[in-house]
Amino acid sequence: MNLATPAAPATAGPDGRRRPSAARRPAVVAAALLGSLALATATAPGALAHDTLIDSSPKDGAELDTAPGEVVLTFSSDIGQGSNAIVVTGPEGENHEEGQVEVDGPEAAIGLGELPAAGEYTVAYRTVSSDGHTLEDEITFSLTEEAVPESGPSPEEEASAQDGDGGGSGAEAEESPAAQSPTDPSNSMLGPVGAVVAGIAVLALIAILVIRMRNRPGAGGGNG
Ligand SMILES: [Cu+2]
Repeated sequence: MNLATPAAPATAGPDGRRRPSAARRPAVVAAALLGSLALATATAPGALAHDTLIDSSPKDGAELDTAPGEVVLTFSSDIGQGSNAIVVTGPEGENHEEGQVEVDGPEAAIGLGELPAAGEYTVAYRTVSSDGHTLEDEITFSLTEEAVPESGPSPEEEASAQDGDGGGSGAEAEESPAAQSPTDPSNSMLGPVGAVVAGIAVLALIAILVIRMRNRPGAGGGNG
């Protein structure tokens, strides 16, 4: 607390005050050295760190036109044999993994059955790290309509969509114009392009105004 009052008079003794402040520079240097040492230790790869997932097939967030036949997870170090689990859950909430988890060094793989629906699949894994810890996390990938057989859930979806139209007539009026615009290519092209052109025009106007306002005071008040 006495360090926070630098303007204090000689009541505390001038020598006692100046010496700590002169000694502050080496202290700062020492603190910086300690800090960088700590950083280097934290970022150094070593046995202290947990293993992590470094790659996967499919990749996390991938959008696939072809359904994968298996999921392979690659970790930063070899995986322990034993209680490793990989669960692949589809957009309908069903599990699609098949067989046992196969471990090969840093890789853990699981087979997949036929993936019936487009949408997002979640790959949840729980594996044993090389340091004995359990690694537990998940990745996702998505299948496009191209990746799934067409004879899937389309009749069901149509039926539910028709039910929805009958129930909510108020929302239908609002939805129909919005639903039409994406199907019309000219509308969807003009929309963003028009917005960009308008935005550029506004920016140009602002720039011109700013330049004029800067020029005026420089030229003096009487100049017109
Ligand atoms: Cu660990």
